[in-house]
Amino acid sequence: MKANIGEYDAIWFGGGAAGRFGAAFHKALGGKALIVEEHHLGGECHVCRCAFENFFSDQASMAELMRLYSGKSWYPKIDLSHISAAKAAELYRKVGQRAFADTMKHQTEKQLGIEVAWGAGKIIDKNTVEVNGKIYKGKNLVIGTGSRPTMPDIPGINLPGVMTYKDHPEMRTDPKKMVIIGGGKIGIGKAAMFAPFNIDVTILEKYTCLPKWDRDIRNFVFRDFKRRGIKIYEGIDVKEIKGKGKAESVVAQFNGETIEFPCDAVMVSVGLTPNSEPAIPLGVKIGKGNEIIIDEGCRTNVPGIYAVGDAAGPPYFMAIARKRGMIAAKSVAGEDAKMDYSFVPDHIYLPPLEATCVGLTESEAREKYGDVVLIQVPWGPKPKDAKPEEYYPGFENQGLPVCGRMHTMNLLFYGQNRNGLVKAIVDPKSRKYVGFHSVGDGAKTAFQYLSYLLKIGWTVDQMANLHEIFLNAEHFIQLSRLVAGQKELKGFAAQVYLEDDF
Ligand code: COM
Repeated sequence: MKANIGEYDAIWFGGGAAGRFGAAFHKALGGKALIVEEHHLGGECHVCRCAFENFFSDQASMAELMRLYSGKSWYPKIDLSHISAAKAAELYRKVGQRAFADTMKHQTEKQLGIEVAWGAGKIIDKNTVEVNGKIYKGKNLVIGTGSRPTMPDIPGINLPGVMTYKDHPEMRTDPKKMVIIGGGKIGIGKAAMFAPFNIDVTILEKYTCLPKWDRDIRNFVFRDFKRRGIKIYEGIDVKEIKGKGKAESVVAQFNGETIEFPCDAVMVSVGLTPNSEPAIPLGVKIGKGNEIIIDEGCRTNVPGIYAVGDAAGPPYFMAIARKRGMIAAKSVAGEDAKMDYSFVPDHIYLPPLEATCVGLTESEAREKYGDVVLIQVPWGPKPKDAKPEEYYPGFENQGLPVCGRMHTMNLLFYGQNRNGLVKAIVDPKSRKYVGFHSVGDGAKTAFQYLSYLLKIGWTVDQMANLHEIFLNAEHFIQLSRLVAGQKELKGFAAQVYLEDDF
């Protein structure tokens, strides 16, 4: 007979972002928490998701910036013909993954004093989990088993050379031609990460790329992609991946024609599927997207069973995973806690830039509020008399730039108008902001707080009273101050659309 080990107030099944933060919060509330984890605390974050993507984006930014600056001003000519994405991935595998794993373990077990049962857990019933032959008993069970890439059911999907975000850190060779299936935030980000490494990238999207993003941000990003030679097909239906022993082409239907895209690597990024399978034998309700159905307090339909993180379905966002953990901990402790999904920011690495947004897009805002005011830079046509490209041979510029961090200032002068776009959307009647958008570098930090300001109904007048540290990455304080004196808010010469030309 196997001995029972203690009794916990909750067993957190999965030590990813949701389980780790949930268990920490649970313990802080005075509960006895156990995490069951097979691989790594922190889940996929430092293996192949947030931390890895952050690292890889930095490498891609360096490559892209070196290419842009090479031979200009004081920069020497730099030969980038032999740079290697596989080498960058190797460094992360050897150093980053291990260092992060150690840090997560140290923080969780040593600093926070949370118990972890290491090994593949088996849920026996809602109060019993077996790990390595030991039985752990819990009053509650919190399932945080994450998600996996959704794989389309097409011929060739299992050929070597077909990868997902999970395989990205495992790449051992450098592809020459990559086809990315899916133009959502993962696919678009991967395109920007691979292209600087001399990889010819084509994105095939069945519907619209980044459909939920503001039109001006999409235009900026896709115009930039075009300039970089990244090809995008929207409204294209992928039918098959072909190859003898490995992926050699992707076949798709486009405007009634069949097109074959030759390639030596395929990145599949058509969505995520929650790992809800461990919950099924417990009688927990599962939704159409394979997600565990939860209420606002992260409770499933079975009393004493909770679900957190990606396993409970979208939004798939680190902050949501961690907050679901926190809310579940409160629910376990008997508190009346509720998830709040309003004003969740979104973010994509687009080396050498990044895009971030929160709140309504311009078209959503117009639908809801009518004639909204835009506070943005750059806006409209360039001033007629500014011809900065004549100031210094070979340099291009933009009349009214966005520049925040050093590297966006560099992009302004060296980088073909690639330094960014910021845009705030305001309801002129109430003078409240309804959305913020940015593509640039360094602005994402501000969006963590902007999301709260949106929620409390922050106005242009309140923003004008803050203290900016100039130059900053998003400029919303100073731009708002320029218009806040107006009794009737008209914006900042802002009603001119940027062209739709990508
Ligand atoms: C980040 C993962 S590496 S977690 O959210 O801190 O657990």
